Amino acid sequence: MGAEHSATDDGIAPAVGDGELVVVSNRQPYTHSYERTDGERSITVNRPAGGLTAGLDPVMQQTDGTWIAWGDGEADADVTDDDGTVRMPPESEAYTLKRLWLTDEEVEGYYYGYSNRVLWPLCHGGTMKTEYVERYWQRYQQVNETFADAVIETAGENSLIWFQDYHFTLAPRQVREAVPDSAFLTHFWHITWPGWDTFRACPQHEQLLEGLLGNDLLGFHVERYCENFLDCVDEALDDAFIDPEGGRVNYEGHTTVVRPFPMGIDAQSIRECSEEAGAEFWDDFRATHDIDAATSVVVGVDRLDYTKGIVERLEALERLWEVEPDYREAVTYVQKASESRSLIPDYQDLQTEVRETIERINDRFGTADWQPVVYINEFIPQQELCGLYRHSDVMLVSAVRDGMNLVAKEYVAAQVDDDGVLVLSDQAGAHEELGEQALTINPYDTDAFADAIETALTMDTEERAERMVALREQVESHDLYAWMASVFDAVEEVRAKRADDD
Ligand code: GDG
Repeated sequence: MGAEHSATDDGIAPAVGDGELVVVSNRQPYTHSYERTDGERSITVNRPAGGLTAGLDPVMQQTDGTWIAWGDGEADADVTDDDGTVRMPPESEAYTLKRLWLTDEEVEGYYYGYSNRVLWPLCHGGTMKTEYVERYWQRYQQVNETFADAVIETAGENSLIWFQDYHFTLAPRQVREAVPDSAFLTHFWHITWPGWDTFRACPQHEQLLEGLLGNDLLGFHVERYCENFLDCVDEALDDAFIDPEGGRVNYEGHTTVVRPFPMGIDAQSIRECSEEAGAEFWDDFRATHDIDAATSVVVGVDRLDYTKGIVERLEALERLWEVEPDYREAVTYVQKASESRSLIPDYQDLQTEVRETIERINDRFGTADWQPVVYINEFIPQQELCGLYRHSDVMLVSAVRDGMNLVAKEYVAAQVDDDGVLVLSDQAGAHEELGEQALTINPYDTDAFADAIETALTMDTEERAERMVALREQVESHDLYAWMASVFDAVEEVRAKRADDD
């Protein structure tokens, strides 16, 4: 059995030191919305559903820090003071949530524009999808300044400032220049970092790199992204001095340490959720979706994004049913997809393409008693998700490019019976840790992908268990709390080194 962590028993809070912990993210941990019952309007609070936000929340509570984020909830402004702050969570009021208000134009340019139509495709290697609209860049700069100002107002001596993700490439430099030297800036980049040959296409590549080099510690999921980043700095910034072995960049007198921190999941909570979703849950689920008890179930769970390789996966399944008719009526594929960023045309196109591909496959092979692909479009509760993971015979993760892919790890953590098989793209960051025991695929190699699905479906019980026990051990011992501890340990180490050098 792997580590049983909680956020606070790992010595994370002491690692924050005696300064304030300031977390900066695009999405906030809590939102407020209106609820209407019997003509009465009241305000309700929505809590963090899972992942990093839920994991960081107890750390924030223990250290009484400040979390700065975009206030996008409809009732958010009704509960905050004039500074946009509110104490959270409601029952203990243990830390400050500072909400920043963005205009529609800012959201359009900073979030839907530069973040998701430039940086997202660029970092995933999709230079053909990037849209360099000047307005997006202007708004992105402006919103980064707004966030930087809020951090500067909040941070003091010894503060630990933790930026999350690609929405804030410029803010670190602005903050570094304005806060005391004793404050420490760290940033975790949740998506891939591309090679120089891709990154150089971005007209703002210099500003982006300079912004990120305001950090003292910059984290990526895997070593390759760190190498790519250092390579980009080397190529783009003449005055940067790089120590590739030590993962250090010195630029304009400031040093940034660049390190891999492969992110984990809250394995214990997934396991507990999965244990609760027993046979009864599965019978109900199959009945609801009309899946015959005799068929094997293959599953895919994704945010509907073109990086996740959903169409490539459907094509591999289609190939399997085409060349191996024995699998017709014997295997059902469940695609759990959550629509996201739907205001962006590329995402609307993908939604259409996925639906059309599913319709084509269902028309082609479906019978009176069997629907090959079951599509679940709406967001499902954690309990149901864990049950789906637990009881599916095979999970397909076929990202064409993915920073990590937490779904692969969640599937593993939910395998309390050790009887599932993970088929995993070698293009996902998770492949670095799970590739040896998963069945590896290249999402574009449709024939080999179809073969791998067949191998997974026919794998005997013993081999399934052997692989899954090893995968589970890896995922449980490198969970979300171990990840946070490794980030905080590195903060302490780099801080101590900096103090020695001064
Ligand atoms: C970015 C990077 C990196 C999805 N549908 C439902 C649901 N989900 C949850 C999953 C999982 C999360 O959403 C998706 O996480 P991923 O890691 O797969 O992907 P991104 O959203 O693209 O995240 C990625 C990650 O950041 C972390 O650094 O791994 O590479 O792109 O947790 O469970 N959860 C529930 N119902 C759903 O219907 N409850």
